[in-house]
Amino acid sequence: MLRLRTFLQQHCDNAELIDVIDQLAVTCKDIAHQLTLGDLAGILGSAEQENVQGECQKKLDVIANDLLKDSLAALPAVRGIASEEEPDPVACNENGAYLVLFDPLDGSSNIDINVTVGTIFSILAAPEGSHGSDEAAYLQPGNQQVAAGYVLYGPSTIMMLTTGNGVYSFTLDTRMGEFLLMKENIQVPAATAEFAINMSNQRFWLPAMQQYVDDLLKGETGPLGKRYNMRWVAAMVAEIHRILTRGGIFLYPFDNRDPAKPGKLRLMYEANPMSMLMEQAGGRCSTASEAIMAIQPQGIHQRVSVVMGSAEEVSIVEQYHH
Ligand code: AHM
Ligand code: MG
Repeated sequence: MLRLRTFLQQHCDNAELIDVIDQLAVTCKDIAHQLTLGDLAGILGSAEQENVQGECQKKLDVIANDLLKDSLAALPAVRGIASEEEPDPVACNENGAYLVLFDPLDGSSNIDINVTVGTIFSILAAPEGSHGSDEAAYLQPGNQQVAAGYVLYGPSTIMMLTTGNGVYSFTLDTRMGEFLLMKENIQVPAATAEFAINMSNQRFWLPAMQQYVDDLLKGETGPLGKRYNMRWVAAMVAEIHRILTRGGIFLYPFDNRDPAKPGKLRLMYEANPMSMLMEQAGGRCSTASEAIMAIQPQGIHQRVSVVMGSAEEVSIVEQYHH
C-alpha cells in the first residue's frame, strides 16, 4: 500500500506543496495521538477562554491550533497561516509559496463525549508580493484553492485529500505511523435519501428551507416521493465523510438567530475546503442560492450558509429557493 508521501511524489509535481501536505499529516498524527490519550493527558474540558468569535475554546482546540501553527510556521513553503482559533493571520516565511487555512479541531462539542472530531485544511497560493499577515492575501474564492482536505479522528484516523485531481483517502496505520492510500477517485452518488441538519434551528430558517425540510419529513407520500433517513453527528467532518462514503445531503443553512452571522459555518476553514472535496467527488455545494466556491470572501472569519452533498438533492434545495 502506498504511503502518503510516496503518493504525493507520484501525483504532485510541486515539492513545496508536498512538504505542506506532509507536514499537515505529521501534525494531525500528533493530534490523533493526543485524542487517543484523552483524559490521561489532561486535555479534555474547557480552556476557560474565548476565541475571536466569542466561542468558548476547549483545551484541545488550543492544543491542536498550537501544534498546527508551530509546525507549519517552521516550514519554508508556508508564507502564512489563518486559523478559526486565531484572531488574525500569522506571517511565517517571507518566501513561502503557500497560505494554509485551517479549523484545527472541528466539532469541538464532541471532544468531551469521546465522539468524532476532525481537522479541516485549505491551501492557497500566496499572491506575489503579499505578506503572510496580510488578510487580503487570504481572501480568495474557494475555486482558487490549490488543495484541501480533512483528517477525521474516529475509530480510525482518516485523511481525505484533493489537489484538484480527484479525491483520495488515506488511513493512519498506527502500527507504522504512516497514512496509507485506501481509496482513489471517490465519487458521491448523485441521488440520496439521507439528510443531515440540526432540526432544533428549524424556526430560524428561511421559509423555503423550512418548506424543503417539511417535505423531506413527509416521506414517500410527500412531493419528494422518498422516505428519507436523518443523521446528525454535530461534526461537519463526520457528516461530510459519511456523504463522501455513501452519499447524502448536509445542511447548515442561513438562520436569523443572530443578524451578524448568516449561518454558523466558516467560509474559509469549513465551507470552501469541504466544497472542493465534494465537487472533486462529483457532488454539489451551494448556499441554497449561489455556488459556495464562487463567493468573493470579505473577511477570513466570514460565515456562510452551507448546503452540500449528492448533486441532485442540492439542486432540489436550490429549486425551493428560486
Ligand atoms: P466548531 O468548528 O466550533 O466545532 O463548529 C462547527 C461545527 C460543525 O462541525 C458542525 O456541523 C456544527 O458545528 C454543529 O453545530 P450544532 O452545535 O448546531 O449542532
Ligand atoms: Mg469547525
